[in-house]
Amino acid sequence: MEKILIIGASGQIGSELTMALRKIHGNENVFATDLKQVSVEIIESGPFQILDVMDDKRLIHFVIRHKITQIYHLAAVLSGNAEKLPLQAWHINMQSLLNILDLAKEVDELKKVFWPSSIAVFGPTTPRIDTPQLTVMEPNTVYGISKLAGERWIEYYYQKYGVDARSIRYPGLISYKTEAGGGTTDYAVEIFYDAIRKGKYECFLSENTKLPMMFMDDAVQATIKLMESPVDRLSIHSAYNVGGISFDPKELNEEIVKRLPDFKISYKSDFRQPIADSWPTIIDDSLAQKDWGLETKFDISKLTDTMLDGIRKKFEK
Ligand code: NAD
Ligand code: AKB
Repeated sequence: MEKILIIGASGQIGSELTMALRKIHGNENVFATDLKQVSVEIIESGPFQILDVMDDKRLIHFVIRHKITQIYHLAAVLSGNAEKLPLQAWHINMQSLLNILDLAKEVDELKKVFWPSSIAVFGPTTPRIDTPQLTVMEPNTVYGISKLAGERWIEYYYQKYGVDARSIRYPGLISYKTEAGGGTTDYAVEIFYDAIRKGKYECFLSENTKLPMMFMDDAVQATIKLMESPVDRLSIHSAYNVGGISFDPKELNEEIVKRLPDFKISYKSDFRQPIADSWPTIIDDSLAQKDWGLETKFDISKLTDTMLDGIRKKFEK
């Protein structure tokens, strides 16, 4: 029986991954933790505790006391926020990962770790279309540098100590349960909230900034599939490319206007524009499909319907 620790369970991914893992492994076997309170759904369905991943002593106590077998480490400072406090973001993103990897090296019962990477590992010198799994990687953001270094560390721990840490280079994730947490792709979440709340949205990226994106259900299913794959099926021990669907703000606006004809978008690029311009537009994820069966179910139309319905229902409650 697995005992799973989620770090960052209040966040955009954690709030949905926690519930998906509780369905598979049983509510009482999935321990949600974060620096801040989680959703009512998570509190009412299973264990939750405030835990700071930077506090390595409490972390090791927790893992041993609850006989944890898997950790999903989701706490990080995302791209937009990281540019505001670069050294602090570097410290949190790197030290937290090293705390977890070292724990996995020392504690025999702890068999598997999941830690997300990002399309931010790529930079302006990377081929932007059909970005391959193995390619030039010269990220020019603090967040991207921390994710690339993290990928190198997890592969190092695998090769040197046999630590089974797995990772996905997530594209921008889109969901309505929790608002997005300080990233460059957040426009594709905010736009839906503002469409429902205000009928208009000022986009901080230009209309033709095409980026890879993925609806949260597809991301959660991909994560679970990767974690359930036999280790000998995996040819990558850093992080897998996962592409999802690629679109720009203009295309997303067109989808929203089909459903809300009075919706108005305007564009005012900010400091996140050069970050987005340094990232790929379309990712080649054929290796993830081949090694562990990556599939996606949401296209831009299904994603738009689901986001608008979900946010409407959330506001009706
Ligand atoms: P988020 O900001 O929504 O959630 C992160 C959570 O971590 C927050 O609830 C925060 O309170 C918690 N946290 C922060 N510092 C902590 C600490 N010291 N101890 C414990 N918890 C702490 O982020 P997210 O969007 O859910 O992203 C989760 C992971 O996925 C991150 O590693 C992120 O880089 C990665 N990722 C996200 C996306 C995306 O589009 N959301 C894309 C690529 C990669
Ligand atoms: C961000 O924009 O920082 C994240 C990511 C793609 O890693 N959504």
